[in-house]
Amino acid sequence: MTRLIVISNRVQAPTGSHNGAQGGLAVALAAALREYRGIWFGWSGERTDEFTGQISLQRSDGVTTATVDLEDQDIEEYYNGYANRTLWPLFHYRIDLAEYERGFAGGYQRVNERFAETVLPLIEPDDVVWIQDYHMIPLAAELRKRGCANRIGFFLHIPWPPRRLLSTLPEADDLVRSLFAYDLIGFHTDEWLQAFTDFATHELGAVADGPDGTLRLDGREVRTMACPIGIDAKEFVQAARSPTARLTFRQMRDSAVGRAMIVGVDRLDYSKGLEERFLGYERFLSEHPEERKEVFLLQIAPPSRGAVETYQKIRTTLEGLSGRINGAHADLDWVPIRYVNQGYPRDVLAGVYRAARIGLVTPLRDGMNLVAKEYVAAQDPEDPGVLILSRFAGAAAQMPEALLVNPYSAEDLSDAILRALRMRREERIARWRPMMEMIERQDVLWWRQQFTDALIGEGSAELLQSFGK
Ligand code: ADQ
Repeated sequence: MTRLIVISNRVQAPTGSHNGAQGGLAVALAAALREYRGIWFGWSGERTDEFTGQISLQRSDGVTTATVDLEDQDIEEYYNGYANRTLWPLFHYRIDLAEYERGFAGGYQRVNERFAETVLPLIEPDDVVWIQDYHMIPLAAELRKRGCANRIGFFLHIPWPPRRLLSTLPEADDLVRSLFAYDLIGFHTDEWLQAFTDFATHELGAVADGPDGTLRLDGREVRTMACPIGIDAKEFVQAARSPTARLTFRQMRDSAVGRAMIVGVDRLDYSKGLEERFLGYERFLSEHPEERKEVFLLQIAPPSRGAVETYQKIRTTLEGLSGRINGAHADLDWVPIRYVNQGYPRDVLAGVYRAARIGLVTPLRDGMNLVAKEYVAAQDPEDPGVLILSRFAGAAAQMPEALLVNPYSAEDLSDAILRALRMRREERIARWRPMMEMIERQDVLWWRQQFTDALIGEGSAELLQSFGK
């Protein structure tokens, strides 16, 4: 029987509880792993003095996880370095923040080789391998070098940058060439897929062949697909109806004392457009003094990647900006921005979303953005709030009924906030309903099924044989 081997930088073992503390991706992957009796392999998040490749196997709630510890130098060069200081900014169009250092590139390559060596003995001939995200781009090529003939798929969770931006990366050609070791590559949107195809065909001379997104290069053939990730819609709707969510909803409504709440929920990351969002909101306050005390913005932003300097800087910038805006506009009984740096359980978040009249989701660039979908899923069908969504989030392609904005334009943000506040209930419902239908139809299980069906396909056993096992 075919097993699924999922490989990602970090592994999230299922907790077995249904408190909703896990992200949708972890839930979907855990479901797939149960179905295929698979293994989830990745970095434990722990440090070790010397890399030994010793695997720690655990079984939890029907899923086997296999993790390895990494050395300090690996973490510094591969994770904090190439992944978070080179690829993440570059793939989010921020070449001004991208750091190109050979040491980082070397560390990234070394860790991918280490992962390949470590995971290879776990892979059996009938297994299908699914590698997640930008930390692991060269992993299939490393597995192939070591004789792995299994089917291997890759899914990129972040945007794929335009060809001219990617060309600034010294290792771009090798990195893209290494992707041809996969059998299937998935992106959230056509835009990211087309940018990848553009680079592969124009920079490397790959040939696009046939209607199913097949690309050929140097005798290798890779299929490509756009496959937008969803949320666990059922779970989220349930979370929004839970006692905790109801309690949170009441607390938020009480503390709002009749004012409309605007909510933002994001990891503290420069790609999420938080600074621009604060400035847009400030613009709204200045342009519409009559509305000032009728609203407040709740921004929830738990810190992430604190070891990287740009993340420390954005934190300081936002603290300064929220302080300045509050200082300039606050009154005895009103603070315009509540800025909170914590994570919350999913049922609490669901209650917060439901209490918010506006969901403000304005990344400068985002592979998909699940917060936009969670906000919509948490709404009261009879009286839904309004989603204001960046046109540069992958989610915008699926949610044209949102108020789509240019997150770089403070005026655009200000106009959208006013429009959302004044929007009548019928229009809010008419916009909400098709978004909700899409979210329920194309949920995270649908996403996973689309990808694994394309990767494993019907008659997968025969196909695996053609790879020479
Ligand atoms: P992220 O950049 O992490 O994901 P996103 O898709 O919005 O962005 O997911 C964030 C998740 O974290 C959401 O489920 C959200 O609820 C949760 N979260 C955020 N703040 C929280 C808080 N304070 N407390 C609790 N939970 C919080 C990357 C890509 C995205 C892509 C996803 C999945 O950058 O574009 O959508 O992967 O592919």
